[in-house]
Amino acid sequence: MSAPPLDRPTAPDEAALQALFDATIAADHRIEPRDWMPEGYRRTLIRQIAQHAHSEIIGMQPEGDWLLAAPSLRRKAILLAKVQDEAGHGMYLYSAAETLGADRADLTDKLIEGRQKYSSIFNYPTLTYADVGVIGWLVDGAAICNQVPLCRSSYGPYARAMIRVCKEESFHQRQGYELLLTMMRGTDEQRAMVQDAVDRWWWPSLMMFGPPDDDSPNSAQSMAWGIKRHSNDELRRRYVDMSVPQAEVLGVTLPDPELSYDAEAGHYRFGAIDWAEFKRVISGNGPANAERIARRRAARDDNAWVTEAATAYAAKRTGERASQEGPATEERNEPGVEQ
Ligand code: FAQ
Repeated sequence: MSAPPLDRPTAPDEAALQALFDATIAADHRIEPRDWMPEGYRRTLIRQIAQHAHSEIIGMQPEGDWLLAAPSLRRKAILLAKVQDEAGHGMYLYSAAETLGADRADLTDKLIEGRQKYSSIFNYPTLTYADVGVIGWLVDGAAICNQVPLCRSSYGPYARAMIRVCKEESFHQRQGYELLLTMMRGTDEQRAMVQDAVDRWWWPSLMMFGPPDDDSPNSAQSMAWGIKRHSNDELRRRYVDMSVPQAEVLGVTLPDPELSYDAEAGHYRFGAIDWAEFKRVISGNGPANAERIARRRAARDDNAWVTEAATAYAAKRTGERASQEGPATEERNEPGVEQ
């Protein structure tokens, strides 16, 4: 006699899964790693999260260059903590990408081979110590403006990673601003260093928000999926509105003669961004692209032995634990047997 057929639930078809996904997005609930998602959604997330992770890791370099030259123990400790935070952000983000099926080593290879991007901003050199303060103020300021809305991104692991990242970026922004305030209260030479750094970083910081909306191929779909919550231009405008009063308090001039307040619109108007420069930088031809990637490549290759040793050690520990614990848990914990 054959066994009666099991009452298995039938696998929902693709249309039903898509409908559930759409309803989840429409209700503003989160998509989690085990949920079904359209392939395009998964690909877009991996692209954006990987680019974001790469930016954090490459972003350690410009400020890292000043670790040995920071002017006091206090400044060195602050900078060291900040650069370590960026490494941590990269790790959370690579972990978020892994929940989508991406492989961390593969993502790093893609970065090094120029097959995945990282933020344009990190392809500019840090020429003086004032650049450290300006990166904190402007670059972390732009990062916060762009990333606070990502705390509500539709993909759960990305949104949750962003909460902690944003808290730390807020600290980074304040330490940068505090450093600049200190320099502005110092000598004429220090004030000139700050102004020079602002002149060099202002326009690249505006480019961090990405191309203008009418030239942003990914925005419409990413917003429909709730991955991005605002358009590139919207966030850029918000950043300018936020930065102008901060520049006034600091006593620096933003290098844009067209910057003016439009009372009717309730926003600052600003001059034209050099999009040709942006395209040059993101296609690998910015002032420091080659140096950044060469250093990342060297870090991967020179430290491969650490990864190998850690992997071998982890495998050994897993083996030891398995032999100490004996047979698998299911075998020992038989149903109905009190432990
Ligand atoms: N640089 O269609 P869209 C930080 C690319 S973290 C380079 O508008 P999307 C912390 C874009 O990937 C900074 N490439 O693209 C820190 C796409 O290329 P693809 C990083 C850029 O994705 C502070 C193409 O252009 N933050 O600063 C840039 O919808 C201090 C078309 O663009 C994030 O990654 C750019 N600036 O919008 C660390 C935040 N802009 O991939 C150390 C998360 C655009 O098709 C020190 N990401 N591209 O080949 C985002 O919000 C979005 O991905 C955007 C771009 C807004 C960056």
